[in-house]
Amino acid sequence: MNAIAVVFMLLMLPSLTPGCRQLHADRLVPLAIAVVMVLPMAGVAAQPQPPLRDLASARGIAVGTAVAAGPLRDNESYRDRLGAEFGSVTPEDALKWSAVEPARGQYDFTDADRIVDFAVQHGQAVRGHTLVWHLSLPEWLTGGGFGVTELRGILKTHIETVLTRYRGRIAVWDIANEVLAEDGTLRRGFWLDRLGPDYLAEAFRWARAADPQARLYLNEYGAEHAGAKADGLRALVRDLKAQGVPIDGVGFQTHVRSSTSLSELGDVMRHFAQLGVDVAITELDVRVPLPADAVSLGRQAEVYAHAARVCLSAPRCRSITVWGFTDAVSWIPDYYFGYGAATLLDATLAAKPAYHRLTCALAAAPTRRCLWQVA
Ligand code: 9MR
Repeated sequence: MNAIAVVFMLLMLPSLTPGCRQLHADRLVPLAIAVVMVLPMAGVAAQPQPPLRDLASARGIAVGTAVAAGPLRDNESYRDRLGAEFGSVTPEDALKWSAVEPARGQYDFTDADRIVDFAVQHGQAVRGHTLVWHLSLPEWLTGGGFGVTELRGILKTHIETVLTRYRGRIAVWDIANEVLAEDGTLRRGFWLDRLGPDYLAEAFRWARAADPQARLYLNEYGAEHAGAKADGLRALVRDLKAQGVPIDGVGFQTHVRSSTSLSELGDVMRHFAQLGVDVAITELDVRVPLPADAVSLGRQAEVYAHAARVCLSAPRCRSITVWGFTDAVSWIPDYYFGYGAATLLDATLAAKPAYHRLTCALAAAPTRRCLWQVA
């Protein structure tokens, strides 16, 4: 037993009734004095848990979240937690084509502006998401029967309009999203089918011209582990770079289950850094079978912590973005039957084990201790 523990016990002695070890109200004062005296001696200062954004920035990365426009507008607790906790935000849906340009040439930036304004007011970075995707496209576009030349012009104008509007306020963009099929070849879909493979290089070039300062990313899911998709993504990035296409980063979405191992993600990221691009975890969530129990939530917590450790140790990993921060606002239950509880906070915004484990993973610099860790 060390000296600190001995002092602590001696100081606490009067507070305890011999025999039943029950705390007496009139003896709380010596106990309080004991705690105040001994904790600093043990290096345990009574400090509040720092928010994720501070812990992350102290380690040189950002922790962000997807933001839904509805709750941001309507829910004060959602706003408060968002502003306090995160250093970066990604509009979950507000910058998708169907939201931004619901009719040709008629732009609606209401929701996106609300999110970007909030971010600017709260000193948060913004990840723009997303310009070239085969989903969330409006009917006028997919059903318009446009020829190649006209469609290229439509895409170019859309990219220029959106990037120009947010120049200086959105520093990172997911220019293209989910462009690969599971076998690692370019995905068949609206853009490839209509414009051919050059659409991708052109999109990045138009984006660079519209906002030369912005960091331009390719965002993908299912490439978090070694395999055909990660290989295809690497070949694609290598090819784009060889053509001089201005691509600055690759985003790994990381929508996973609590049973998923992310053991290969660090190596995959390293390979991309070797190609000369930044990497980021862009849409992390960890779904569990419902009803969630202590075991699955514990596993989920470990996956979140592991993801943070991977990003902290991988070269050029700039940020971790979670895809929603409360179970009250998450896409998972709508898309994965029988699954949910995928985020850091429960539906009442109370911290889950995943939140605590993430803070600890972020805080684990050699000179700092995670004083608030839960068992
Ligand atoms: O979470 C998003 C959900 O609200 C939308 O309905 C859906 C379709 O636009 O997109 C979800 O976000 C996706 C993201 O944009 C790209 N990667 C997969 C995400 C989950 O489907």
